[in-house]
Amino acid sequence: MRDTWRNNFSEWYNEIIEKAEILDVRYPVKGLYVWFPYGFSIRSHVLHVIRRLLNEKNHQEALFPLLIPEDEFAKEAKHIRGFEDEVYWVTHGGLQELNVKLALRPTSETAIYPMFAVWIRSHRDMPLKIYQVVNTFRYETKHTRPLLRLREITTFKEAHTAHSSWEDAEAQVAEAIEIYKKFFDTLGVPYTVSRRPEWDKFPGAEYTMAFDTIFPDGRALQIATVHNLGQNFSKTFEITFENLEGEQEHAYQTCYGISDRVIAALLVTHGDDSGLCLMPEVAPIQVVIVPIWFKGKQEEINREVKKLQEDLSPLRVSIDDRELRPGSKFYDWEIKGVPLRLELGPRDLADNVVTAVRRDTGEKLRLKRDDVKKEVEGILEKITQDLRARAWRVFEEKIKEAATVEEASAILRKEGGIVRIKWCGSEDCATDIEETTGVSILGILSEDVEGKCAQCGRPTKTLIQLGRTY
Ligand code: 5CA
Ligand code: ZN
Repeated sequence: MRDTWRNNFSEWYNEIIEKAEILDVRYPVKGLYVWFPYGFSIRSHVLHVIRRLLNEKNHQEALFPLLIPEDEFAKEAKHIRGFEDEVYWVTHGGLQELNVKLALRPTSETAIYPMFAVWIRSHRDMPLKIYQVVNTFRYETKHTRPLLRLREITTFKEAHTAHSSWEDAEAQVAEAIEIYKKFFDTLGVPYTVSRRPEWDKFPGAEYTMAFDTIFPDGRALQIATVHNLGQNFSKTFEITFENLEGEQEHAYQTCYGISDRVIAALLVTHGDDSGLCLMPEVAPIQVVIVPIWFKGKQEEINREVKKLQEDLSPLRVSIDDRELRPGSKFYDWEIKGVPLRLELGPRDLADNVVTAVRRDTGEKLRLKRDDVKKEVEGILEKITQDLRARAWRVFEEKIKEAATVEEASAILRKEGGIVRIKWCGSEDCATDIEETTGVSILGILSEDVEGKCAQCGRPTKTLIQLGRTY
């Protein structure tokens, strides 16, 4: 790797995407990329985690069409206004112009909710908790980047729920936040959760909660959002139910989503100057065995390596028996982020041990051959904990508090990251703060602090977070 994770992040990122065989960026349409098998396998393991967490909380996976008729899409006024600049339209079937244009979903409220209107009859039909994992399309005009800003979002996991009261929808928002916290904890990706400002909420939502992480270049990346939709969509799509009093009432809804960005966050958070370092749970290859061949011992070593692989089952273990020097094999697997490398040579055989090297620390260990499975499992668990702890340490160092807007500006200019300041709640102060600092308000973190607005000095209880975003 030519470039450093910390000091030349952008170069590091572009290089790793290609060298670790995550995406092929040569596809001839801007903002669209090809998943290589290795990247695709990481993606599958990540999706496995979120599916498990959603299913545990009684969500059901479904699949809705990609195409949305214009009349449905345009029903919710704020929603269409929020997305109209970003929609791809299908206007023709062959040479024939379509009577009703079809939108490629930028998200799926308007595909799913007409069906909710049909499915939901009574309070007994709720809670209804559906999710799908699909591709969505957004004609992004800002600079597109692999995984971070896509025009075809290939890994859009969106959940949509309906409830018979506002309180139930509120409880669902809390559950969704808990699910995402567990998800990011599994990936070891640190986050902060805040409520987006009014002007930045999801089009059609009552309010939006967002998860942000921080990249090595000091910029904040939104990695998940949870929206309380209230009755806004249920009113437009006539999603009604018979309540306990026997009256018709509009359903209360939430939706929450993640995208390819979580995979970017996973790769970046644990990366270093030698490449990726994958969390064991989502690593396509958890352990790679490199045979250290020696004249006359080749066959014996191959046999032992095979046996070692079998003993480690069901861990995902790969043997690198390519005709290359061990050094170049080590280098390849370091770039690809395999969490643990095992080496087996004549000396190891003679001593009845296996040499192990941790990807995250470079630490070299000698494992007893007879206990190897237990030892390897222990090390993988230790790597998981250490990666998570290190990531949180680095993250927390990048969060600062400032008393004045000038102080916030200075920190953000010098080191980026997230800065917390107090704000009175007025849009004027928000605009001034964003103009002076040159960054955005990420969201409201707390409404339970004591102090004064950093801009106007009025007393306030609101603490917000600022950061340069992707
Ligand atoms: N329907 C709701 C909940 S699924 C929705 O669309 N929310 S969203 O607009 O906030 O998108 C969900 C997540 O997708 C965001 O948190 C963001 O991290 C991610 N995302 C949005 N646009 C892109 C894009 N162009 N490329 C990659 N990820 C994106
Ligand atoms: Zn103010």
